[in-house]
Formats: sequence, structure tokens, C-alpha cells
Amino acid sequence: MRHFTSVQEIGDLKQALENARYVKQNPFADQSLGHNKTLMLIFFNSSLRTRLSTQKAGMNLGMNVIVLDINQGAWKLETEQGVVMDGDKPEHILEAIPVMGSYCDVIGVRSFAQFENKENDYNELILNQFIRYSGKPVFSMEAATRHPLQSFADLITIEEYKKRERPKVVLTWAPHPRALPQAVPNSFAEWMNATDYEFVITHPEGYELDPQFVGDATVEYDKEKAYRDADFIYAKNWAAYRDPHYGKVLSTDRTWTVDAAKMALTNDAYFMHCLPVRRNMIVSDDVIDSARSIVIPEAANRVVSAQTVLKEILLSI
Ligand code: AN0
Ligand code: CP
Repeated sequence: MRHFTSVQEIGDLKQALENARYVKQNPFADQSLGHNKTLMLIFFNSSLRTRLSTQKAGMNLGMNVIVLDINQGAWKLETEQGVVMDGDKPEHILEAIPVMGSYCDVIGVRSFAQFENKENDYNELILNQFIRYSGKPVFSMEAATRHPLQSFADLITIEEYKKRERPKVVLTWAPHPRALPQAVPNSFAEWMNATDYEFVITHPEGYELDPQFVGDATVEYDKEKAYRDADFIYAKNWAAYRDPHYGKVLSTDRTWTVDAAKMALTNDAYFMHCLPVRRNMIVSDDVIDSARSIVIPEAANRVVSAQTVLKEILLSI
């Protein structure tokens, strides 16, 4: 594997899960792989889990790790090509990317959708420029349309907790006061569609995701019906995808908050969320504080997904 941006590059899922199990059981077995290799993590947006878990994954593999927050201390970067740079951005990404590439062996990038131009977001303008101009393997730490390290960790977690071979997994939209990207639900859908699970997406009308990610998942607008007999409830907010409301908050309807009454409809489902989560908006305190909540082991598996992917990248260079 050279670049990692989606489920596509992970190859066979069963093999990837096998690799993840090995990494989890033997976290320090491959320290020599990363010896004298530098991992550079570039953040255009905030992060707690991705920043820490990916650093930890690199360190477990014996790598040196450099973290850069573009918005704190670096020059503001122009990302559009062909513009007259007479504004507030002193440096162009066309120089910044190859310079960063020259200081490292592998690059991780976090760059959310900006909700200014759907085409730019859905063409992954920033991530693709890193792939094109850095000269180094690049992996996504959540880009405009996907968050594959999160989805891989989610899959690992479901495999660890599932009680039946083909669990029913439900992705539910939940309310949030601000506009959030579709990357997490898009990516989760893409990874769930690659399994043989029963996969259902539920959301209010107007929150339809890009059909390329929904694939052949069942979309059920009746949330109570969707929850019925579920083994996993995976909650996430996202802003509208469809035009003319792209990037807009259309509803903060708290009947969509994951609560004990809806969880009671399930097959004693586990509750999952990628975090950070707003309590009593996305999920009620009693659900996230219950024994059915697996958000902490889910977050812990972020080290495992990152290390499994980084190991594959190191094996290819
Ligand atoms: C981000 C999102 O919704 O994409 C990151 C989640 C991992 N969340 C927020 O910005 C709150
Ligand atoms: N789940 C996740 O990616 O969290 P951070 O935004 O804190 O990295």
C-alpha cells in the first residue's frame, strides 16, 4: 500500500482484520520497520484522537514523529492554483507540500470539507495535492469526504463485540448545533458496505448522503423501525449533502438524539460514536454512560487501525 485514502486501498477486509489483530497483540513487534523513518502529521483542523493515536502508532513502529498544526505557527497556505497572492496567505501549497515532503518519509493529512465549494470538497482538492506534489506516501487523517482510519477502527471494534456473524449495524443521524462534514458517515457507509453485515442508514428527510457512499445500504426514514433488532447503533451528525442545502444545518430535531427509549427497541445494541460527541444532543447521558457504550474501546482501536495502515505503508517503501 502506498497511499491510504479509502477502503479501496486496504484490500481484502478479512486479511486487514487479521493484520490488525496481530498489531494489537504485538504492538512492538515491528519497531525496526520504522527505524530512522520520519512520520509527518499535518493538521488543517483540530484533533484529539487522531493526533495522539497516529503519533502513538508511529512510535510503536519505531518512527520519529513530527506534528504540524498549519493554523498555529505555520504560514497561512493558499490552496487555489493560478490566483494572484495579494491577500492574507503568504505561502502557496505548491511550495509548502514538496518542502514538507522533503523532511519526511510518510505524510498524514487532516483537511476537512470547507463547505464553500462542493466540487472542491468532493474532488478532495487538498488531499490530492499532497499525493501529487509531496513525492511521499500520503494517508488521510480525515479528509473532505472520508475518515478511513476511523472507519477501520470502527470495523475492528464491531468485529470484537459482535455476537452474531452478520450483525445489524445502524448508522443514525443525530442533532448538532453546527454544520459537520459528511466524511465520517460517508466513510463508515463505505466500509460497512464492504462487509456482509446488515447495514441500515436512518436520517431525517433532506439529509441524504452522496449515493456513491450509500451504495446498496438500506435507507430507512422511520428511525424506530431502523433501530429494531439492531446490534450496533452508530450515531453521527452531518450537514446536508444535497443541493441547494450543501453544508447547511436543516434540523436540530432532538427526537433523533440516541436515548434509552430508542435503545430499548434494539437487540441490546452497543452504542458507538467516533467522538468528540455532544452529550444530550447526539446521545443522552444515560446511554453513553451505560455498559452498552463502547466509545472508549472504539477510540482505543484508533491506534490499531493507524498502526496497521502505517505498517503496510512502511513495508511498501
Ligand atoms: C469532526 C467531524 O464531524 O467530521 C471530526 C470527527 C472525527 N467533528 C467535529 O468537528 C465536531
Ligand atoms: N474521532 C476522531 O477522529 O477524533 P479527533 O477529531 O479528536 O481526531
